[in-house]
Amino acid sequence: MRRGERTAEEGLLRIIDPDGTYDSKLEPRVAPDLLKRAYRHLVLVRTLDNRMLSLQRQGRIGFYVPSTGEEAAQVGSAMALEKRDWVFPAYREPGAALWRGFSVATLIAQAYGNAKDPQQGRQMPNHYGARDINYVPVSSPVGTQIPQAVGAAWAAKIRKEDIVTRNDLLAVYAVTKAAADKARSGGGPTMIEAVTYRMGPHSSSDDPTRYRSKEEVDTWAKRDPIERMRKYLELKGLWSKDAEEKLRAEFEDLLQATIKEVERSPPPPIETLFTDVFAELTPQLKEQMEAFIASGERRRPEMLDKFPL
Ligand SMILES: Cc1ncc(C[n+]2csc(CCOP(=O)(O)OP(=O)(O)O)c2C)c(N)n1
Repeated sequence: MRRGERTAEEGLLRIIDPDGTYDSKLEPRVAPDLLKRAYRHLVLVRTLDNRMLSLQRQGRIGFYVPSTGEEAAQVGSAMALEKRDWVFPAYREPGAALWRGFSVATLIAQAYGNAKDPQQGRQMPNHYGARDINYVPVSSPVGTQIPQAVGAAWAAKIRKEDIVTRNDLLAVYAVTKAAADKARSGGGPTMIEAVTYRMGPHSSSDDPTRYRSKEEVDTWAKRDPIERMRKYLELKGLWSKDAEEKLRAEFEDLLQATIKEVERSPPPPIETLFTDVFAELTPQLKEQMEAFIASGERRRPEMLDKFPL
């Protein structure tokens, strides 16, 4: 089985092997700084996921959806898109949001649902979105991204605007870049099947050991997208043990500090129960809001020491 062959291992396009060796004929041209930035994002997502799951286990947030094992599919496709493009994400793509500039603090605040959360606690954790990075809020229902993206693409076409929607980072990047270029030049949409493996639980409420074997998980652990990218960067002389240690420590510190800061935020103001459904409050909602505030009722005291959701 030759490396990089389209028909190689499981018939999937592969550029980097699990040991970091790579096919120089298929290797897309990516500047070393961009490769390192991509790697940083892979590690950031992994570190974030571990911390968030642990916060959930401690009862500090109510729920979390980790994406361990799927980081390359997220970052590799996000890095092939441009700023002006739109992303219609599913619930397991924090790497795409972070790559596009979503802040770690906002992502964490969204899981807490506190006043620092732009959605003011009205969404489940992991269901964030942001206008400034063209990142449409995550839809839980599986597959809704496709009709939503098609609708937005039609709207863009009618308005004569450009739009592209969208366990080997380089393979994902190369394929997504080709699809985006094709769409930009009028060639229409492309469906990319990025075969990957969710190494962790479906969510913090799931125990995957009940429905899959340790052998299966171990097989995929050997294809870990982050290890693969690290070994590739090392082979190219772009990464070292020292750089790795520094990066891990940097993100541990960053998350520790950010979580501490986010946890200091109060809950969303009580008015947010009524606002933002309509551009302006309807007379009925306004009346209800005023009556509620006048009643002096606040959050139930017995909930105050519970997680801040
Ligand atoms: C249309 C729809 N039906 C059912 C669900 C409930 N649901 C949430 S996640 C999920 C499983 C999705 O499985 P898969 O896409 O294989 O990946 P996973 O997220 O478990 O890695 C289901 C059935 C849903 N979100 N949307």
